[in-house]
Amino acid sequence: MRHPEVVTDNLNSLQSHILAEEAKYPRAAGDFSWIISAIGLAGKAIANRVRRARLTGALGSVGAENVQGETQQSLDVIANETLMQCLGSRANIAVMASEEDEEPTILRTGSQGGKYCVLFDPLDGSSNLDVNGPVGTIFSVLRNRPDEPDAERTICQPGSQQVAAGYILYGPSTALVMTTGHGTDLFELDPYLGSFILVKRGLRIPERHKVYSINEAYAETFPAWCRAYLAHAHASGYSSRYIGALVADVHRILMSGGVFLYPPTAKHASGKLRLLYEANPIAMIVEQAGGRCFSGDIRTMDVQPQKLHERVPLLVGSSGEVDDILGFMGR
Ligand code: AHM
Ligand code: MG
Repeated sequence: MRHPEVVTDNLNSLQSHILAEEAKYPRAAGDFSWIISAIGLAGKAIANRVRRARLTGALGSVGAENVQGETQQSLDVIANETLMQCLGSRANIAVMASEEDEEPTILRTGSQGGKYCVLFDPLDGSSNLDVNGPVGTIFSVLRNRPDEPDAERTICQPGSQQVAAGYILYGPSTALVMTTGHGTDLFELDPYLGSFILVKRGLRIPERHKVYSINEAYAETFPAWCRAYLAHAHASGYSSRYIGALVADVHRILMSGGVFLYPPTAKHASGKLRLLYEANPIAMIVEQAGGRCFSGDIRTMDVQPQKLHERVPLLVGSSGEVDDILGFMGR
């Protein structure tokens, strides 16, 4: 049986979809489609490496820590290099910044044609790799600020200024979800065609679904509002799902509803997730699908970033579920 929302009439690749979207704006120079095609290419290359990781001996750590003090997996490094290589050859990118690198990479200034900045987490949830679990790439595209000489200050823009955001989920299938601020669209990689194919346009998150996603093992150090919410959820027939890879947990919520939380904990007093290349892109994707995303009691995309690797608490998902939790926070 055909699902009524699935796009079945025309075969639309990611590339043709972006070109068609750009054609709606007569003054668009086509720069943006180059960036998305680079991200799509990197996603295909990373999917290929992830899928064959055990066979090619690419699992395990490289024996080093990244700037966040986290153990780098071999595939973290491979995914980072792949994105750098694919994006580095695009003439319109001024600055790239990655979870894996301490400093932003400056490619060119505004006068040299650098229009955009691309921020990414190359392989989120990479500790799942050893157990054949899902992982993802998250990206955020910002406009360059040609008058700002400092690269870190250039990219410290609130999420509300993102030009585009998306993620690629390496799961049973490879899914690319993205938004340019006109709804959230879902593409799936057809490995036989080698293309991301548009399968669902204008995703909408159900307003309510009684499923929460949180690492409950840290409950004793959660803020009081969070423990009160969990007690309410336990008494109200909620179910719990937690994959431990943000992209996979959020993708489930995007498809079927629910709520994801990563509040402050004893270990991560400001939350664990990074504002610029995890929280903000997820926030834009989810809001464009009708959901909500908060960091503390502030809308995540309104937070003014102070530094590249800044962390924030995260509350994201179905609007009704998020509103209930805001109520527990006294908002
Ligand atoms: P990473 O970017 O180092 O992979 O860490 C981020 C991941 C998220 O994907 C996930 O939501 C979270 O860490 C899980 O953390 P925890 O193991 O503390 O529950
Ligand atoms: Mg991450």
